[in-house]
Amino acid sequence: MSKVALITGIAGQDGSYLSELLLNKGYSVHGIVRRNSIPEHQESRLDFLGESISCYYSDLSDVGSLFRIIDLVKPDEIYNLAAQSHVRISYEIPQFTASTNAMGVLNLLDAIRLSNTKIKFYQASSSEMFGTSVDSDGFQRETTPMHPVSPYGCAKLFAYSITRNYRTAYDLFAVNGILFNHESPRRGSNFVTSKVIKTAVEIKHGLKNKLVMGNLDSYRDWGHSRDYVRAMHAILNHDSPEDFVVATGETRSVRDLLETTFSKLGLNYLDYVSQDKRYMRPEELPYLKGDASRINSTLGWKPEINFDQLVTEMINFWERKITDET
Ligand code: NAP
Ligand code: G4F
Repeated sequence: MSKVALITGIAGQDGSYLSELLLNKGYSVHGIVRRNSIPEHQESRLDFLGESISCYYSDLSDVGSLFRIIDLVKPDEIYNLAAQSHVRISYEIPQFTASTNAMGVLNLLDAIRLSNTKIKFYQASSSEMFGTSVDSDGFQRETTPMHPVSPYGCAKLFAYSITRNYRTAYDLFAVNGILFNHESPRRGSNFVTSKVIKTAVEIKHGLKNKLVMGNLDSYRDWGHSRDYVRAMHAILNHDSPEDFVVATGETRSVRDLLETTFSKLGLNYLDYVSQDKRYMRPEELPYLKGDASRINSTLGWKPEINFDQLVTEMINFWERKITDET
C-alpha cells in the first residue's frame, strides 16, 4: 500500500518540490492551504501537478482543523513546511510570526500526540536559528550554539526545541531538518535571489532601470530547493529520529550574487544598484556556512545543483516568463 504524506505549506516553494518528489516515490500526497481571497493564485506552484494531490483548507493556528485533517487523511508522515518564512517581515508582524512558526508547531505536535503517535513528523527548522553563532572553523553544524537575531529565528528555535522535547517526552518520531537558504525559480520574489535575478532580467529587457537593495555584505550558503526536499524525505525515513544540518558548505555575499547575476546578463551591477534602509533589518545575521558532513555520512545526502547552475536556471526561468508576458 502506498504511504500517505500530509504537507503543511504545500503551496510554498518547498511544498511544491516535495510534492513532486513524493508523488514520484508512489506516495499519496495531501496538503493544507490557507484561505486566500484570490484562490486562482493560491496553488499556482502546484498547478502542473493537476489532480494528483489533494488540498484542504486549514491553518496552523486552527488546531481543530488540524485534528480534522489528520483524522480524514490518516497520514504516515507529516512534513511541517508552513511558516511566515520572510525574516525582515517577521520584524513587521512578530506576533503573527511567533503564532504560526512557534505555537503552530506545538498545535501540530499536540494533534499528533493526541490522535496517533505513530505518525512521523518533520519540522522545517532553519539556519536562521544560529544567528550570530559560528564555530571557530567558520561553519555552523548540529552542535553549534543557537543565538537567533530575528523574531523569525526566535520562533523557529522554539519550534526546533519543542520538536526535540516531544520526541523524548512522548516517544514521537519527530525530527528537525536544519536547512540553510535554498532557492529555485519557485522562490518568492521578495527573497534576495529572486528579487536580484528577476530585476536584472527586467533591466536587460529595458523594463526597469534600477535595483534597490538592503545589506550587500551579508553571506549566505545558497542551495537548490529540489536538492533540499530530498534531504527532508531522507531525514524522516532514517531508522532513528535525529536532527540534521542541510547545506552546501559554500558561502557567498549578496554582492557576489549581484556580480554573478549581472555579469551572466552582460551587465555591471554597479550601474544599477542602490541601497535603501527600507530593505535593511533592525538586526542582521551576517554570515552562514553550513557543515552537512553528518547527513552526508549518515544518509548519503549531498547537493547536486551548484550555485552557478542555480543562478542560470533562475535567469532562464525569468527570461522565459518576461518574454512571454511582453
Ligand atoms: P514559502 O514559500 O514561504 O512557503 C510557506 C508556506 O506556508 C506558504 O504556502 C504559506 O501559505 C504557508 N503558511 C504560512 N502561514 C501559514 C499558517 N498559519 N498556516 C498554514 N500555512 C501557512 O517557504 P519555503 O521557502 O517553501 O520554506 C518552507 C519551510 O522551510 C518554511 O517553514 C521556512 O520557514 C523553512 N525554511 C526555508 C528555508 C529556505 O531557504 N527556503 C530555509 C530554512 C527553513 P500562504 O502562501 O498562504 O502564505
Ligand atoms: O533572501 P533573504 O530574505 O533570506 P534570509 O533572510 O537569509 O532567510 C531565508 O533563509 C533562511 C535560512 O537561513 C530561512 F529560514 C528563511 O525562511 C528564508 O528562506 O535575505 C538574504 C540576505 C539577507 O542578509 C538580507 O539582509 O540578503 C540580504 N538582502 C539585501 N537586500 C536582502 C535584500 N534580502 C531581501 N529579501 N531583499 C533585499 O532587498
